[in-house]
Amino acid sequence: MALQAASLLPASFSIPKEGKGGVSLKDSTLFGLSLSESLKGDFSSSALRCKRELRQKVGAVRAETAATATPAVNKSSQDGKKTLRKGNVVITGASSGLGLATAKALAETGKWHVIMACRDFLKAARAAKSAGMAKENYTIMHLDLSSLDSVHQFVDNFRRSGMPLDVLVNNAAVYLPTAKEPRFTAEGFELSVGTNHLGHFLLSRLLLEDLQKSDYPSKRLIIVGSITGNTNTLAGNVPPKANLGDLRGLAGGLNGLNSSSMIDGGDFDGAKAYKDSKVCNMLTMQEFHRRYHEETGITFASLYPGCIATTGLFREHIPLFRTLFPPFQKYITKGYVSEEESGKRLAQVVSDPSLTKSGVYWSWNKASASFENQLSQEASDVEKARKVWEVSEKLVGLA
Ligand code: LMG
Ligand code: NDP
Ligand code: PMR
Repeated sequence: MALQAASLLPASFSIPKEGKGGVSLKDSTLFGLSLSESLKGDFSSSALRCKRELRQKVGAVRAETAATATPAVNKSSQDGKKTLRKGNVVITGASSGLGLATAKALAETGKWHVIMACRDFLKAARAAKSAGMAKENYTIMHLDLSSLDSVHQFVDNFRRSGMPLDVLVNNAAVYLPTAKEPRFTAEGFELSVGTNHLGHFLLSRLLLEDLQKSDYPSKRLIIVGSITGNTNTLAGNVPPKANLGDLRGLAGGLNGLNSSSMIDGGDFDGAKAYKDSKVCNMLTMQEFHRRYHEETGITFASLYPGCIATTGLFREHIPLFRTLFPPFQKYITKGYVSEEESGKRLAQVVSDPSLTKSGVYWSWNKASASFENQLSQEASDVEKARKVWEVSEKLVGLA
């Protein structure tokens, strides 16, 4: 029956095998109907709107069922020992680079079920396979952060899976350093800020509710930042420098028509747009911390994982840069880290019991030990963080 229901779901959606981190479709009932029955009814209906509403209801009911049916900490009746269930972590952009390395590091512990939230389902499937990840340790779900509809759909799909959410990692990003003209998301926002910041902002705001419902002992929301957005470092001073200005472009919707495509209202510059998006990421983490940490107990964190000079992030850069950048970082700046090492670092921020402090921007020293790093003045500006939050919630339709 579980199989039958699953086959009615979109191709981009998969459900973990029963008893392995997920909850069986057979287990759940909705208003006295079995879930698979209600899904069948749902799909035979022609009204799309109804379908979405029902999905949301199913999601809500199932999320609660899952959270109560599988308590995070279980006491064995035999020896009285406490055991922790597998944690569920959503990682955006887990099909390559840092996201994939983190997914692999967490999956290998056997303590985590990774939900790989990716725009290219097949690429993610191949990546997980070639990374040697065991099937029962991950689920791939479709998410295209350059479309707010897709973000909503991902949240619906995730809720329907019945898995509790314990940690969310906002990792995906695009970097367009050679673009002469801006490109745009489905809603018409400049692509780098639209994907890296606005898509993640909506995703995080929506999933906050799910994180709150989880009974996992350490719930975390992580947003990947970077040194290049921080002008208190040498790397952050390589032109073009990040600068959000007075946010006039962001307030105008970054559409390049009646407003600038850049947050500060200036002319389009792809490298700057990326660095600006990272500043937004780091400001958003801190604003989440100020608004929600005390009330929810969720740990909010950001990080600079090191310079992972070999990832797909540089795919749009000129070939000469892609050849010289890794040796430059390895032998001259010494800021280079391998994908594997960076994955271990982010995995620590997800699960290390010593990294539970909220509101922190983590970095690692030469001996690969974590420390609380200082953000630049702009990336720690409280007033700017509040403004970015308020403007962003209007743009993504939350206010
Ligand atoms: C822009 O150019 C592009 O225009 C843009 O499209 C985008 O790609 C963007 O950031 C991405 O880059 C940046 C350009 C300008 O940098 C270069 O690529 C120039 C490379 C030239 C190399 C110079 C010699 C270095 C010797 C290395 C030897 C070989 C290895 C080469 C590897 C190349 C890969 C990078 O950059 C410049 O304007 C040049 C100089 C920039 C130096 C900036 C340093 C500023 C320092 C300011 C100090 C501030 C103090 C801060 C406090 C720190 C405290 C710790
Ligand atoms: P990669 O390009 O290897 O990974 C980026 C991931 O984001 C890919 O999985 C990509 O998917 C995904 N992605 C891009 N656009 C979308 C979208 N619209 N919807 C969903 N997913 C999307 O780069 P990195 O691993 O280097 O980057 C990961 C994070 O690390 C970023 O936040 C970056 O800013 C940060 N970072 C990287 C540093 C580095 O030196 N590399 C340094 C500091 C921070 P697909 O595979 O389909 O392209
Ligand atoms: Mg940088 C300690 C010095 C240091 C570090 C840690 C980085 C990280 N970079 C450093 C120095 C320099 N870089 C210097 C001196 C230069 C001028 C030669 C330089 C140049 C440079 C370029 C052109 N660096 C770059 C670029 C990019 O296109 C990358 C970028 O800005 O992407 C937004 C980049 C990076 N340098 C880094 C890191 C981590 C990046 C890339 C990724 C990121 O921030 O997400």
